Amino acid sequence: MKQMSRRIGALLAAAVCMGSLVGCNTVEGGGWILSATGVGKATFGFWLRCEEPTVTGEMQYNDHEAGVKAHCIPTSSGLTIGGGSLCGGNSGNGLYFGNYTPQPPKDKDGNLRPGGRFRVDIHDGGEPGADSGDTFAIRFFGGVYDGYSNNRRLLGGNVQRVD
Ligand SMILES: [Ca+2]
Repeated sequence: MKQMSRRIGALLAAAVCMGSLVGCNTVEGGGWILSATGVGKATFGFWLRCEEPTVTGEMQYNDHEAGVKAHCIPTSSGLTIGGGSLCGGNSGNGLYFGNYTPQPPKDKDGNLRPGGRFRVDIHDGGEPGADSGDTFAIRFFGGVYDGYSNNRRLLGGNVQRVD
């Protein structure tokens, strides 16, 4: 019964999105995946909201083993999403682009460590998450983490499409 009412709520939200003729897409969550190194954890937490023409939210990502720790802010410009609308043109549950800042932002000598762009693709496979097929895929372009990527199933936590 609870699941059915949730499903009806999701359908109503989808209808509102379609009715307004603009894309909307909100995902949030937190948890951990296997490190890109194949050993240890990469943890994350985020909320990301796209309601055309506005993209808001933030994300924290920390691959403890790889030494990759970043604060990410989504933007509505830069890399494009498949030629479709800003929020509705993606095939997954949550595809976001934006800018990242390495954490800490300065090295031990006080010099700024350059940031760059990020791309994150989040799939909500069900609840509670770790056993239901939720996935998290992140990639960095430019800056100190240029070329880093990690694409895994969740091993703990949950990601959820909210709209
Ligand atoms: Ca989920």
